[in-house]
Amino acid sequence: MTTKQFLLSTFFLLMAGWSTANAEDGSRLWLRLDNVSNPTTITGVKGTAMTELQTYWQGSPVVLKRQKGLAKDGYTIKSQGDKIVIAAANDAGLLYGAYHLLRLQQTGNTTTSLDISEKPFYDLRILNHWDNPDGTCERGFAGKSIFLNPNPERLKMYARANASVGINGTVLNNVNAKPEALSTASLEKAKSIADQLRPYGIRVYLSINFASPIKVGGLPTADPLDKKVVGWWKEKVNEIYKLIPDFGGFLVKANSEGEPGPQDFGRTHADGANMLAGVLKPHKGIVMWRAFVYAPQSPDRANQAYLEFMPLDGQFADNVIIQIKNGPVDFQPREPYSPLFTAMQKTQMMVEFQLTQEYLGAANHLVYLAPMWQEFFSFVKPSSLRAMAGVANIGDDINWCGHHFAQANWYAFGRAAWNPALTPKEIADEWLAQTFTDNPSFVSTVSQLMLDSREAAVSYMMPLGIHHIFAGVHHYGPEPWYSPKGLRADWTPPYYHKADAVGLGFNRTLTGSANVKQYPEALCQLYNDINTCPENLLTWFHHVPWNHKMKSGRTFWDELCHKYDDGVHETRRFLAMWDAMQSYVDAQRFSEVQRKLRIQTRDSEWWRDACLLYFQTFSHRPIPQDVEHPVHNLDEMMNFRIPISMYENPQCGYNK
Ligand code: GCV
Repeated sequence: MTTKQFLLSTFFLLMAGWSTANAEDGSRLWLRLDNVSNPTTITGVKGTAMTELQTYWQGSPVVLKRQKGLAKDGYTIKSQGDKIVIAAANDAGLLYGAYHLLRLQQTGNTTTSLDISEKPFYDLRILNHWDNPDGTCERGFAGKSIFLNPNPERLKMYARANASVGINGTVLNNVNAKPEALSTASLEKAKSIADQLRPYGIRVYLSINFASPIKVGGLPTADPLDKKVVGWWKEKVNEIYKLIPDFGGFLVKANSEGEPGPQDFGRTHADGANMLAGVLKPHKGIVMWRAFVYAPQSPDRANQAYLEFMPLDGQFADNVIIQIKNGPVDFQPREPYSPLFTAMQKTQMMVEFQLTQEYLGAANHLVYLAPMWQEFFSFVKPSSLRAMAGVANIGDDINWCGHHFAQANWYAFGRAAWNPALTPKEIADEWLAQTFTDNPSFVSTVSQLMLDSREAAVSYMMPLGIHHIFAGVHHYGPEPWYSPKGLRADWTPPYYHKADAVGLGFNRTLTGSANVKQYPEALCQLYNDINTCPENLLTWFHHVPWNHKMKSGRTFWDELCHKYDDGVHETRRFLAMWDAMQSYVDAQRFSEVQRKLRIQTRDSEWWRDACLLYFQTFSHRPIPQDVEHPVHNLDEMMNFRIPISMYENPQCGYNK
């Protein structure tokens, strides 16, 4: 299109009832818009904005206008006479404005007298796919990779969904990157995906294997200070940009969990990151260098990232961003924030959240994650970060995420990266209204269920600061006893819970691993004292005696029993709440969600019984009378196995 302004006609709803005629399988995500016309195809990002409005917008004519002085990707939407004007400094802004308008329509909000002004909080709002070349997705619970044999229609839907919530980048492959990610064949494939995502304002990025110069290039070393190695990367990067001119850059997991890195050649993370940054810089590419590092011999894994990265603060190039998981261990149901976020002052940082529920019931449990991210941002100022990354929960399952409600975490990630000040409730309400119905009773009931779901999961899995007591390999159910001979200690639950006759928990105080010292002074003091440490992190920081007096007046043991039991009651309440929603929801999605909530209810009993009966072998205390007593035997649970890998979702949970 060459005209600067494009006047869109008013359309009428021609196809009433269209949505009910379609299968309600979740494949349309939150974009359940009625098609009101079949537009002529217009190319480019602005063309996408026009196409989306022509296809779905039912209100007054819309003018799309480029306007200087607005923030990149930001937009205004104003009613002017009988028209609506969307103005933006760039085409992506126009597209985001168009989706905003459609969201108003879909959520039943007024579309008259509009005076909206929006800009994204973060420039980079990026998904990380942990997809492998063979189509498996590490910690993926929704089928195979959507990039394995990309279906253009699915890819288009993926692009629309991302753009509709402002996601503007995607890393196509696993951080445990295979060297062949940089082979010419893989790059051709990445090019084809990039071409399909570009009209939606989405740039592609790749994870790289640091040893690629050896494994793909045939060089004897991957030392980042070796001239031939730098030359190899330069050539490779030039090849990539020839294919994908707007390629975003690299995501790197180095010297972590067996992945190669600069330390293998006596160099630092900064040496490695800066070398790649130098090669990408002429193309305006960036490096996202992960801080998820820990050595097997470390007495406290939670201390590791800080110990390795703090000495490098200020040494990274200006196109390097250090990507740090929200917590210091690994995406647990509750962790304190990673202390690197407040410690590093001279380094660009971004947070990595996990949308896929590796430690949160996979695609079987309903756990809405926005409250967890809000908790994180109550400690870490959003403005101290450059960007937000989310480990995707997307696969080729018909409903994309394996659980209809897991879609909400994808949605919430985009919305929170656009505006971290949005409340979890605001996001849940708008997602529900678009995905199911805007009926106020439905939205208020189910939004409450979603808001309570994360705390419930913490209660039935790991209350009071307990962490990493999952089953080995797939991390689905409880295995606090899991400790195979020869396995590195920090991959076994006893390393973390340290249950003994005295109590439970990891002493990270000044008398223990001194992890508290990595936090600002006020928090250090707060966490260091068992009497001031927030109870929801108590065993994270303290080895808590079984008879420690809690704020409720109960002993720690009794409180633990109550917490686990509360979690079970919460899941039953969720099931009852959902059951009462039957009249608002189509039959297919109603029963699919109901089935999952039943699994979650059974699993919560499994968690409670396994953990309480196992910890009881140390506490030697009775389960209080006012707590529902276990319905399983410890032996039976210790012998129960779910025979799945880290690439699958269990068909059902505990099913003895
Ligand atoms: C991609 C945890 C997960 C791994 C994951 C790793 C990481 O250890 O269990 O599957 O690997 O984190 O984030 O690099």
